[in-house]
Amino acid sequence: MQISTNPDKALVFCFLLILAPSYLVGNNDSTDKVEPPNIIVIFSDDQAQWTVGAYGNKDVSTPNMDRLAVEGMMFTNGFTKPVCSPSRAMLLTGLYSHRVGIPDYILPADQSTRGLPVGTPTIASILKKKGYVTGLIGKWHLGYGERYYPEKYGFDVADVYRYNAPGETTGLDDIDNIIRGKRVSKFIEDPENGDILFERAVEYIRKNQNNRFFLYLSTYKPHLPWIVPDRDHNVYKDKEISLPDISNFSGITRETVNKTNLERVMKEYYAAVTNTDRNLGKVLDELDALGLAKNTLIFYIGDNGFMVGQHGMLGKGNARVMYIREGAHKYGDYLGREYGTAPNMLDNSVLVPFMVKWPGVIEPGSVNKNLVSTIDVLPTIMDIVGIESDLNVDGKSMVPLLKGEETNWRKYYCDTYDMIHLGDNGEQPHMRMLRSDKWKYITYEDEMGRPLDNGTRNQLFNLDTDPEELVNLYDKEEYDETIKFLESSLRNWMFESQYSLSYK
Ligand SMILES: [Ca+2]
Repeated sequence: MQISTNPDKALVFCFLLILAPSYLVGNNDSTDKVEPPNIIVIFSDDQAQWTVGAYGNKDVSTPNMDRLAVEGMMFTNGFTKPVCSPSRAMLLTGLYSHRVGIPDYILPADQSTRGLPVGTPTIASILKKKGYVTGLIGKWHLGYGERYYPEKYGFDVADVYRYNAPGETTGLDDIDNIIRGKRVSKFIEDPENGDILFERAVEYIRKNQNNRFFLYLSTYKPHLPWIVPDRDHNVYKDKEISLPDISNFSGITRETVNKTNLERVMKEYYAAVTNTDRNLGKVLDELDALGLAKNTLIFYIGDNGFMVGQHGMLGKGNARVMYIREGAHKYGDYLGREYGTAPNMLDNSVLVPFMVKWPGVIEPGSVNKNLVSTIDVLPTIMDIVGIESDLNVDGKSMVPLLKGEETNWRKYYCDTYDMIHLGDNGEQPHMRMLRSDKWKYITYEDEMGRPLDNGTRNQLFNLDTDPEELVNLYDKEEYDETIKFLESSLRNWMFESQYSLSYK
C-alpha cells in the first residue's frame, strides 16, 4: 500500500490504524501478508460422527454444527482415539498418545502422578510464544492436581470445573465451585453446566477481542450424564427417530433392551448433542457480533466416538454390552456391567465430526475424504500461523487440503488402544488398527503381543460394501493376502511411530 503525501489523507490513514483491531495492524510480524487468525478449537466430548445433521443424520437437530459444514470444510474421515485422555494428548501435542505415555483414559483420584509430561510443547505453548493469548475453557483430563495444571502447558487462562478444579484430585461429581454466585458441589449434574461453560467462552472472546487469541473450548457434553435443560429434551419429545437394528447382537438381552427404552436413551444422547449445538451457536453469533468471524479459524472435532446400540454396545473404545435399566438417569446407570466390557476400535468409536472453518481460504461447503486425525491439528495451526520449528511431531499440516490443493496425503491411518484399566472380565486388550478408504483391520492382543483368543477376535471389514462394519472377513481364506499386507503395513507403522507401551 502506498501512503499518500496529502496530509489530510495521511491523517485519515493514521486514524484508521488507531481504530483498527490489533489483528489488522499486526504485532511482531511483517504486514505484507494476511495476518494469522484467531484460533478456536472446539473439542466435544463423546460425540460420534453419526450424531451430526451435516454428516447425514436426519433425526438430530444440529443447525450450528451444520452451519460450520456449510461455511467451511467437512472431513468425512476424521479420526481420533477411542477414549478421552489420549485423544486430548494427540490434539494438543500433534503426537500419537503412546509418544507421551498416555495409552488410556486417566482415572481421577488414584493417578495424580499420571498425565501429560510437563514440558511437552502444546498448541497453547507454541501460540503463546507467538504472542497469542491462550485459554482453556472446559475439560482438561491430562492429569490431576497442581502438577498437571493447564497453566503449565502454555495456557494463560484455564477455566475448568471437571477433572481439574484447583486443588482437586477426586471424583467426577464432588468438585466445589462458585457458579453464578452460588456454591455448586455437583456441577456435573447441573443441567445448565453446558450453558455456563459456553458463557465463559463467550466472555473470554469478548475480553480478548482486541488481542490475537487461542481458545481451546473443551465441552462436557454430550458425555454422560445426559442431564440438560428441558428445552433440549423437548426437541425430541414427540419426534419419530430411527434406531440401530439390535436384533442380531447376542450380548443384548430382551429383558433390558427394547425399542421403547433404546429410543429413550437415543433421544437423551441427542438432547445432549443439541445442547452442545445450541451453545455453539452462542459462540458463532458472538464472533459475528464482534466482527471477528472473518479472521477466526475454527476447528470442531469430537474427542472420541460413541455407540447407542450399534454393535450391541453402549459407549466408545471401552464400551459395554448394551444394557438399559428402566428409569436410569445417572452416570453409569446405562452401562451394562452385568454383561461386561466390549473393547473395540470400530469406526463408531474413532470416527468423529471433524470440521474446519477458515474464512477466505476454504471453499465454503467443501467435503474432504482424506484420512485426517487430531494429530494433524497442531502442525496445521503452526503452518497457518507461520511458525517454523524443528518440532518432531507425527501429524501433518492439513493446509494443502484446506486450500483444496492436490497433495500426497497418507493412504492409511493407524493407531493403537492399550487398555490399562481392567475390563469387567479381568482382561486388558491391546488393540491395533489400520484404516484405509476401503479396509478396516483390527487386532486384539495381550500385553506381550500374543493374539487374544487365538486371533479369533481380530477383524477385517470391507468398508466399500460394509460401512457399518458388520461382516467380519478375517477368517475368510480369500482375504489372506490382504490381511498379510495390512498386517505388515500396521507393524511398519508401529515401528516407525516408535510404539511402546509406557505410562507417564
Ligand atoms: Ca470423551
